[in-house]
Amino acid sequence: MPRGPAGAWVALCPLLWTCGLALEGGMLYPRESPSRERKDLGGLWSFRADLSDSRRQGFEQQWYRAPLRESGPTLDMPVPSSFNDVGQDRQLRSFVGWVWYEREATLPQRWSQDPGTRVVLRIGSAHYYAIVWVNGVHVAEHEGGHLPFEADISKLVQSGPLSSCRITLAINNTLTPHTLPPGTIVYKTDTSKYPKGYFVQNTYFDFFNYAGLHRPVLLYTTPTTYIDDITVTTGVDQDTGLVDYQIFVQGSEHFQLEVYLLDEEGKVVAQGIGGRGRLQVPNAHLWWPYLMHEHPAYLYSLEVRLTAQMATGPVSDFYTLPVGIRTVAVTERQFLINGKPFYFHGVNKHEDADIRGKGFDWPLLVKDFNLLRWLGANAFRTSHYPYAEEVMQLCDRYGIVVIDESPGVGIMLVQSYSNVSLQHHLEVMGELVRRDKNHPSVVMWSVANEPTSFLKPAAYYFKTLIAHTKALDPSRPVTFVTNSNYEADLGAPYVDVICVNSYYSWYHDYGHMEVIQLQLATEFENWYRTYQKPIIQSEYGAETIAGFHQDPPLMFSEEYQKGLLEQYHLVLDQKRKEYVVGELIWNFADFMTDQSPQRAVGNRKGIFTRQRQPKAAAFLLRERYWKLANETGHHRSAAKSQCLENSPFAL
Ligand code: GCB
Repeated sequence: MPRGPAGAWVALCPLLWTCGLALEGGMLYPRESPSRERKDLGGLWSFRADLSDSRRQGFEQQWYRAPLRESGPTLDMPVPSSFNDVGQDRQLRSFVGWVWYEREATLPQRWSQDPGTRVVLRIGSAHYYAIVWVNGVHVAEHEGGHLPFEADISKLVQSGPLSSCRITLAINNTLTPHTLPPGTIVYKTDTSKYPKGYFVQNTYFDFFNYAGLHRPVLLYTTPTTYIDDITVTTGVDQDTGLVDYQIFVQGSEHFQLEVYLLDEEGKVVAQGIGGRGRLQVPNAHLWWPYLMHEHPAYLYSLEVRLTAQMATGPVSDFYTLPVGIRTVAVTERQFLINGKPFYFHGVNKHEDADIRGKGFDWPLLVKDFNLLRWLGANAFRTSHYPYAEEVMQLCDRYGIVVIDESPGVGIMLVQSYSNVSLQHHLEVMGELVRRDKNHPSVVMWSVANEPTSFLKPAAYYFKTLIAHTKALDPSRPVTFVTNSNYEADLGAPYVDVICVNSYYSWYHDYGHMEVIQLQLATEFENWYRTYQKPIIQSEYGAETIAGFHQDPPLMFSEEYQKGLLEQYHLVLDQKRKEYVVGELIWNFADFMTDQSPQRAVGNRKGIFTRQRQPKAAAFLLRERYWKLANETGHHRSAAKSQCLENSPFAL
């Protein structure tokens, strides 16, 4: 089915775009095990942007048929990374259309010769639309830049004498009213102002549309009969932890499954057989958020062992899944984790950094988690798209609670509420839940950020989307993040928690911090009176250029950011005694945006700079968050056990 306005698409896309494929199979994170190997394809790839006017030259000349260097000049491109900021070429930085990536992979001999081995190519994320070939043969297509996809390439790599294969990807970063996030291509036809064929891409969100292979690309193996998916949900009955599991197997109907739950010492605490069941763990260690318990983030390991009798002999597959036992519930005024009130004190983030753009990077990730823990933050929202799986794994390990957001940001246009758009959004929620359902750190799904939820079609759109998400995962609450007026918001009746963004004294009443308390308190009261649901202040903040000082405070100075935050905190401190259950600062760090007169080389609302150095507001928040943690009465031992002696409240 063609997608988007024909003019824009015909010019930029060689193929008719299909409505995303229905979900087939699982998306377990590729882990090594006695039956599984993996090979990371990170490093330098060959790269070329298709600069032809039509952007179709690569397809017309079938660049995937032969090594890319044979069809023209190539650049070295690091993977994972965005392609935009690694070069000195202005055209490439803002390029819209198809780019081509290619690399050769040498396979261990067994992978290409053993018919009992299944070889899978897995792309962590390719923004936005990707087509994949192996040795010139089309193996996969995927829409959406923030979720993984795979192709079983066993037949291809096992069909000849070659022990290497050539992997080619064409990736298009064009956004349409039906993509997530949406965008539009606008042709500038006034030839007195623009050259012929001139177009720009407009987006309706406030971050740079970085593109490329943003996350690890891997090859991994399983046996041909294999554990395809595992779903775990947990509960607690008195002191007993309950672990409900369901396992999906592919490749054979005749198999046995054994499951073992191991504690952190490696001791088996429960076991079961078969594809579904309930494990009971007496005196279970619960998964607690950071600073809520002296031993937060307790993870068990669920070892799944598959054995199958094949014509060729017995086959085994092993997969180990980390499991945190915890419960989540929402009442009229509270967000409960393990039955205890949880207050979100944390941040909104972006996947964003110098040079690599949205490219996954371990040092950056570890630095960010160290900063979060230094800050005393216990939560973040994956504004405004799903983050890398490795991020979610660290959240599980450190006890950082996550509001897991879809890429539904910038849903503004009426076309973006069409059935085509809704259908795609439903599929994306399916992909997101499939990927992240087993993370104990994920406590709520956010289906969108700041849609025009006052428009008439929003009512049906959000009703359907939220019901669908709850059907996919009945174990977690669902929200979307609003900046609409409480009376006009047509989606609010369907959410479990009201997440509100506001920028008092920033986007209006410039400089007048004295009005914040009145305006914020009134807003909270209105939302709560209307819906009787707990509220999270899901964004607030002020643009601040590190090193700008003004006292009395003026906008853009560090003093203004601090002052504005303090005004918010006064109201939050009153309302958190009633129904406000969280506060997430906008933003953790400065980040890149499109160019505009409102943005001085990106959005500067970070409490850290883009290089992760603290502004004055970071120290203010640090003091506040550790004080909030102190109120739970658990943080002292938690801080001690995690060697955070330099916290303001360290023993
Ligand atoms: C918002 C958006 C966020 C922006 C922020 C801002 O409401 O959700 O994406 O970056 O405001 O700084 O304007």
